[in-house]
Amino acid sequence: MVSMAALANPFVAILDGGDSLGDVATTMSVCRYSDLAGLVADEAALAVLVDDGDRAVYRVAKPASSQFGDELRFAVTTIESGVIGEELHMTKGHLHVLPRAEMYVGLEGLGGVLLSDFQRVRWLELRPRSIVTIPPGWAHRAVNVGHERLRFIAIYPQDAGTDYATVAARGLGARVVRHGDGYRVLGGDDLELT
Ligand code: S6P
Ligand code: ZN
Repeated sequence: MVSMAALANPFVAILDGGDSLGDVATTMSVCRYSDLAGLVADEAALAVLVDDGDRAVYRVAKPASSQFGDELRFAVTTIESGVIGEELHMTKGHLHVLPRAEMYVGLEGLGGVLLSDFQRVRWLELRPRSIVTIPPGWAHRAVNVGHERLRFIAIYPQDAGTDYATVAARGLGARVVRHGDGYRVLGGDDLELT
């Protein structure tokens, strides 16, 4: 039996539509244009945006860290609407360090998740009330394809870990760009985009 001292405390977080998680102590991280250097198709367009105030592209709110490796964690990501050149605002994207699954639950806005196992690429739309499943071994990046902010919850095992270097080096095999009032997913020639 697990000793009482080893048990984490249950809690409830209440989303207020802003960045607060109710009474839960929260850590907030912000990703600005400058943090996307090396990840976008149009680095010149990115440089202009960095010079022009280097605004936040997205932010992530999560409960302050817990020490228990076998817990589930969650994070609320908010991606502002916009483009870098033609490419729609997106997260940096990562692969989990350990073979761990994750789920994204849409809260607000219209977006999608680009997934790659480095053989195949998948694009799954993320809307309010959709649940996108990310199996172990699939790198993932969320993209805001709408004209309002995109907000979603990510739920993942605490020990999943984030490997950004692999995505930075290999890319995800596809990019999501503005197309008229909507969007288009541009896939690489050598990858199966389904
Ligand atoms: C963590 C989960 C999300 C992302 C967040 C920001 O496993 O996938 O909480 O961390 O959406 O994306 P990124 O790629 O900058 O970590
Ligand atoms: Zn993840």
